[in-house]
Amino acid sequence: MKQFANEFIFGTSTSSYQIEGAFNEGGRSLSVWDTFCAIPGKVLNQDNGNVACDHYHRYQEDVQLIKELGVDSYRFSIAWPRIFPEKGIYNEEGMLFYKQLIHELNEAGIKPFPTLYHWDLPMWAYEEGGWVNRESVSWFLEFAKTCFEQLDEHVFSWITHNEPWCASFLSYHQGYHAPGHMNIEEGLKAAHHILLSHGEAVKLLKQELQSSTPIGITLNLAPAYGVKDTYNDMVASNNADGYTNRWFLDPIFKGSYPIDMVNLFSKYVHDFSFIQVQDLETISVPCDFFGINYYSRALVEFAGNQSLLFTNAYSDYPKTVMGWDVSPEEFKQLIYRLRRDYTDLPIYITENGAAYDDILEDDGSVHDQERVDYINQHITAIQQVNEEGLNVAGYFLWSLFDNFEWAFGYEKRFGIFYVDFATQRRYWKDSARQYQQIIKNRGL
Ligand code: IFM
Repeated sequence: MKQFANEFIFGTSTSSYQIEGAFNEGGRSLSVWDTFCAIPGKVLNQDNGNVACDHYHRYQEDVQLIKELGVDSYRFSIAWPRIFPEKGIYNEEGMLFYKQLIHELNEAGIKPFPTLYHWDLPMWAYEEGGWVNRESVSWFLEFAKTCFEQLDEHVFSWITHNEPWCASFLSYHQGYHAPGHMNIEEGLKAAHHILLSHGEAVKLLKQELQSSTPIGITLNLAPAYGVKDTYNDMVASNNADGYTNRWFLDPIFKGSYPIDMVNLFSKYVHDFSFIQVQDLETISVPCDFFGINYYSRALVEFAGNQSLLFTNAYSDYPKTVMGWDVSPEEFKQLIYRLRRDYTDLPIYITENGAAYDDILEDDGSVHDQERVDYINQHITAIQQVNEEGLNVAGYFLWSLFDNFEWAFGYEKRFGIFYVDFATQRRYWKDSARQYQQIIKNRGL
């Protein structure tokens, strides 16, 4: 049996809106997701995060479960509207929840790994333009500074943003996520301001607050492949890669936006003055690690009628119930590419996991063999690249619990613990037992 080094971090991930519930307790104000969920047709079954996994009330039992699972670290996010329910108004009660959670984790010997922003933008910020407004950078910094000042000495590492692509393009360009706008220029501005706020937050923690706590950002990356070996499909995969991956990787690691994409976007956006030259220096500020969320490759084909000239193509790979290709080999290729073209920083896989249609048996068991296989394949991939010295420093399974899967509501179950939302009982799935064994053996 090949083993992971002792320093390798095994963890699990969640996010605030997806599990906490208590949407109107502890002084929390509304976020864009509360409002978005209330609009008919935006979220399947008109589900919302009002109760979710009720983690806000059950965090102590949940930490005991995490402890039993045996992970080294727990990744969670901090709900901005709990901390600043109104512009400039700090809510100590909201912070207390995270202080208690972090205390509980530390007591249980689990390293707290908070993410500052996992999409729950306060409504007050949205009403002033949200991420499209450059002022959002300073609102975010006030939030970040407060979190750093209150929590830094008790946490293991910080992540500034989770998946800026989703928080910008999926939310302001494609409209599938809150706030549901469909405007490419807004998407680009949101992406830029989110990246800028990342760079400013890193500078704040390191330079102004002189903290040595590691900090980084998490991107969702999906390597893009063309269906056919044709020039058209090469254009398609180039553009899909530019839109999903390079638009974020290049400014962070190279201090520049990919010029082919600037040219392509310029068909729709005629003024890039929202990008100031010195911003790129800030965005590319050195971090301590790089986080990636990996679920699937993207298979695309040329589509002359699409604004960016590509569309998703049919693939015959096995799929999860999200319709995403199970593609561990492409996961390895992605890590090779990151090492070759972008960074030597330690890489954390801050999310990886799969949704399947789980069945809770009468005896409380859930036999989720497909998820077990998915996890095994991806952990094996990491083991293999690490044997070649690629320095993947940790793996965080998404997700601890079945939870609110955004536009899909509660229908898609990603958890390794099954949640019966009527009773809030948590059940071990086979995948949780399997992951527990992997962690115990430090390998498959
Ligand atoms: O549930 C999400 C999470 O919030 C961000 N990354 C992808 C997961 C699965 O879709």
